[in-house]
Amino acid sequence: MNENIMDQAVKSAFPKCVRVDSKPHIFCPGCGHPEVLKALGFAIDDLGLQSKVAFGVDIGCSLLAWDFFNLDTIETHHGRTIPTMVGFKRANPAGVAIAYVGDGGGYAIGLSHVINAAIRNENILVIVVNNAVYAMTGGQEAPTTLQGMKVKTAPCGADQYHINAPEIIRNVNPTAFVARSITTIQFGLRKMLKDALQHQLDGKGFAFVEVLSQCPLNWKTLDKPQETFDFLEKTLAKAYPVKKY
Ligand SMILES: Cc1ncc(C[n+]2csc(CCOP(=O)(O)OP(=O)(O)O)c2C)c(N)n1
Ligand code: SF4
Repeated sequence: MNENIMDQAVKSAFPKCVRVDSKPHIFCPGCGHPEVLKALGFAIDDLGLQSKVAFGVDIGCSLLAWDFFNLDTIETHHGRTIPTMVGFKRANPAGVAIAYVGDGGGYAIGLSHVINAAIRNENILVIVVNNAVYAMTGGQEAPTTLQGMKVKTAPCGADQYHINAPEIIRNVNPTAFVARSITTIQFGLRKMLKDALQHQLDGKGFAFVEVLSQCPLNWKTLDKPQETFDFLEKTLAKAYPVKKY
């Protein structure tokens, strides 16, 4: 495809704040991350925030988003993205701080950062992508892995309970914006992220959006899209209700 046609195709299908020269993106085919990022990009466009955003990505597949947008972007490790964005916001109150982390980083090693940012009602947006595994490192058990799920570190099926993070956040912060969305409801996800960003713009404090997202590589459904979306919409969304808390 000639470069102009490629540029135009990307521009019409993607938000304006997307970086065209980094497309096609490098996530696996069918991955949910680009769907979350696309909805986030449209939310940023809708509110005209491109020049104000500092976008923090975590270790894990979220870091593959480092060049997805034309946004000032920083990468740190396992939930430390959250205090990093807290620091940015405190130093630049007029800026817009977004931390984009995985469920392994956000709910295992980095859980204390999520909880303490919520307790202090830090005026940032935290997005946690819940694909029920540690994806980048090969599909190990995460705090979101469901009981019975066969994953690399639990080949006979996980035997743990799982975390319901929005309920924990609501428990420590009665005024935070708290919601869970899913990649397959794109318009709802975009609206949820826009409302969460508006919460920060209004100076109301902590906003938290968990997004249920597919990982066809580690779910071993790369060539079976029906199975991917059945698992996402019927199994994951049953254990993790999609709603505003
Ligand atoms: C302190 C530390 N421990 C372990 C790792 C290895 N590591 C890199 S990415 C990753 C998994 C991240 O999983 P998750 O946060 O769920 O993000 P996903 O890849 O699913 O998007 C791990 C364990 C690391 N980089 N640093
Ligand atoms: S490993 Fe999973 S989460 Fe990571 S890019 Fe591939 S499909 Fe997406």
